[in-house]
Amino acid sequence: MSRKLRSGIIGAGFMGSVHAHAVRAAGGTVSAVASRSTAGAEAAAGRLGAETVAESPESLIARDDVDVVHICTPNASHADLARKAISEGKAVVCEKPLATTAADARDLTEMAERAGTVAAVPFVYRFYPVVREARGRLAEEEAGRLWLLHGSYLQDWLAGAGTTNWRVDPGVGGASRAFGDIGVHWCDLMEFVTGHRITRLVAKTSRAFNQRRGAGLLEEVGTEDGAALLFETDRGAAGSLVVSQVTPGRKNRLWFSFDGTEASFSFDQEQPDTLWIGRTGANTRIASGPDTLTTPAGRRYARLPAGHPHGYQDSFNAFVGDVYSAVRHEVPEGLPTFRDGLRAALITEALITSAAGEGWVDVHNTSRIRAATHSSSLERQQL
Ligand code: SOE
Repeated sequence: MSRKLRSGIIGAGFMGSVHAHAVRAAGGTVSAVASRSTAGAEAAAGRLGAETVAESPESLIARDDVDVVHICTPNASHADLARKAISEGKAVVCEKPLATTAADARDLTEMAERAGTVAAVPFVYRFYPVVREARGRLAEEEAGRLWLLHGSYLQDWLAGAGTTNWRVDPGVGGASRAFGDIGVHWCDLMEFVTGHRITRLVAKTSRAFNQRRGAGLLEEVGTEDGAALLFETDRGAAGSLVVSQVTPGRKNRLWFSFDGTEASFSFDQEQPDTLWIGRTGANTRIASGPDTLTTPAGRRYARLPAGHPHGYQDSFNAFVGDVYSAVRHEVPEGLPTFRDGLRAALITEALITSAAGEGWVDVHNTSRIRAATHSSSLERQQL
């Protein structure tokens, strides 16, 4: 397939426009946009550079001039839309969380794999060149044996009881908010970069505000503002993660330190052009760039010379570029698929189960545990 790939974008908010830019950067076109209302889609069409407006998400999915469906709607609608897109034979990019339950995420993953369609979830922090560099160097055991994996993902856009958003409502955003929205990015990144898998975890969720003011009314909050968790991995490491959407001053600070017996590797999403490597003798800061990075994967994603910052949109563009290569049957290494979305859903369910008072929870058993014994505690957790 050498002609331009044509996309349809469902959802015209912040993420819809990030996807639209990335489609064009990947050499594609935005054939159509659909939103909650036709008026909303018409208002967004110019901003997104869409050629036409579809009357509904369903009619967008059915269009012949849409090869790839981008789902950028509130979380509770992801599963149904993704199912429809796969049934229509389309490639799909579905915003995270892939679904608000692990059962739906599993069903979608199996459906996409059976259909053999490209089905991706934007775990886009994988696409920073220095992140790929860290992954390549850790695979070569430059840090020695990784034994402690820790970090945080902190934002402040929900700081203030006067701020609210659809994500706050568990019926729309899912039972977990801060973890389901951003904690999963950190876990995906940790597992991707280190090759370790979380086997079990214990979590405490917390809220800064029990009520938030939406449209002038005070509303009870049903989801967590933050979470703290401890975890163990299949390769014998211990770890911790703090996630928050109410940390004043932290805008989008995803930070990690992966500590080995020889070196520790650290990355800060707000300073994404530097990989920090600590050693007992001297520390090194490696600048992002094709001439400064040493691993093939790091260099592949470093498109501009060092000193020309690579940002969030660049990472998103690289992700969509890889999705479109996969649609053309050139599957790039490290593409986050629905299976990674399922992984995130399983970890999220473990977090919810643990935070509901269950202590340490096995991640790979999460669905079974929930179905057998914890459906009522899970419902309680919908707080
Ligand atoms: C909002 O918390 C948000 O846009 C997330 O939904 C994205 O996944 C993250 O990349 C940036 O923050």
